[in-house]
Amino acid sequence: MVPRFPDGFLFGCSTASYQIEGAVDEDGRVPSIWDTFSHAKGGDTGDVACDHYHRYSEDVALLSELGVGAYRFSIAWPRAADLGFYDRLVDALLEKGIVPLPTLFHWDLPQSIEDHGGWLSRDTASKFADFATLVAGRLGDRVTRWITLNEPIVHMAQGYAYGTHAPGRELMLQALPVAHHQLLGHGLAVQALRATGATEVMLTNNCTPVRAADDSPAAAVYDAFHNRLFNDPVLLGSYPDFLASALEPVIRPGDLDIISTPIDALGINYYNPTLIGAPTADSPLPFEMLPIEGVPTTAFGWPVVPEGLTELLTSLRETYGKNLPPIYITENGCSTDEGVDDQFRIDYLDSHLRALHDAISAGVDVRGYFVWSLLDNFEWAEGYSQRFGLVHVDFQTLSRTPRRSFAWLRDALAE
Ligand code: GCO
Repeated sequence: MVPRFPDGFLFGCSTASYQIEGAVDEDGRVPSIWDTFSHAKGGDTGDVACDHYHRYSEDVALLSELGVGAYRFSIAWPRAADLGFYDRLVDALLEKGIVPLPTLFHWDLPQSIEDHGGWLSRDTASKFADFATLVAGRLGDRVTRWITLNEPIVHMAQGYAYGTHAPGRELMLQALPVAHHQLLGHGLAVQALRATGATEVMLTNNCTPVRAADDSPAAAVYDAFHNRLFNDPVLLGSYPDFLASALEPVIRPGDLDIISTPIDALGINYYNPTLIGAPTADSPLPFEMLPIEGVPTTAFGWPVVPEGLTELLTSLRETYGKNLPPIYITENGCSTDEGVDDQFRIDYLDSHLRALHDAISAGVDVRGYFVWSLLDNFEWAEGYSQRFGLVHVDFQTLSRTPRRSFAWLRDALAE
């Protein structure tokens, strides 16, 4: 029995364009950095993925059967030349009484923009704002709630620092300008969306409660890089001190005012806490990520620590106080083996919903919870090996099979 959440609490599912759409050469779509990266790497690509581009009606019917009130998806910037698919998707959602919650950037940057520096270039920020204006101009008569960016920290770290995600740059700490330019793009997009009448604009950050394995400064440094680098400038209008000096060369007068344009809510993607210790002598980074012992792990090897969600939310409220807007959990979920009888996912979702309820009972203003994900999908560098779906996808036939967790959540939402 899932605890009762406040009236109006919004339950949903999250997905992302490159991870589910396929149809990479249709209707004027241009290549993204993930097309380039996945093909260069070899192995799985998003060329077909879940073929959501053609099967969206079936997937919207699944959302309706599940009984969620909202669907978070992302709009592929590479499809800017023809947004007709998103017209059709939004209309199908509204017909079922499901609130569309689009993310404007979920990592599939047009390759042509990367060819001119990508997020290392300040120009990309204004190009992103122009894209926001274009999309809102097309969908803004039916869509009033938006998310600008998904997890700018993960895109910077994996895409530009470590090279494990597209565009595959291995710049380590030289990747920092990517943080500032994404945040500048966020702020400009907030202003562009408001100008088109948007009523609720969010940023989605991946946040993790950081636990110290020793008394070195490493945990505080990691917390600054992973959490505060993307929360402080938006919520407080300033960077953490030592990062402000590192970013000085790329910050221009007025930038922080743009970045801290007020948002209506903060999206938080929570998966697990992070244990941090002092770096090893040969580490290029000022911290070492360590395994959290003594807890279950998902098929992906991630630790399962539901109370970490309560810890995270109460610490955000303590850190930001009145500067913390309402929160939506825009992603939470786990990968499991391929089987449809996924008791592990049921236990994961149940325990995290209880932890979320504990945070709400402690006074944290949380307005919604989105499961990652509706469908098994392309899990970035891990391709189709990791399955996060409430619904199993057979990637040979593209048939969808709701897992037991789908029925469990459907029944919980209907209570
Ligand atoms: C993220 C992304 C999703 C992932 C999911 C599982 O949080 O990394 O938003 O695209 O697929 O989180 O890793």
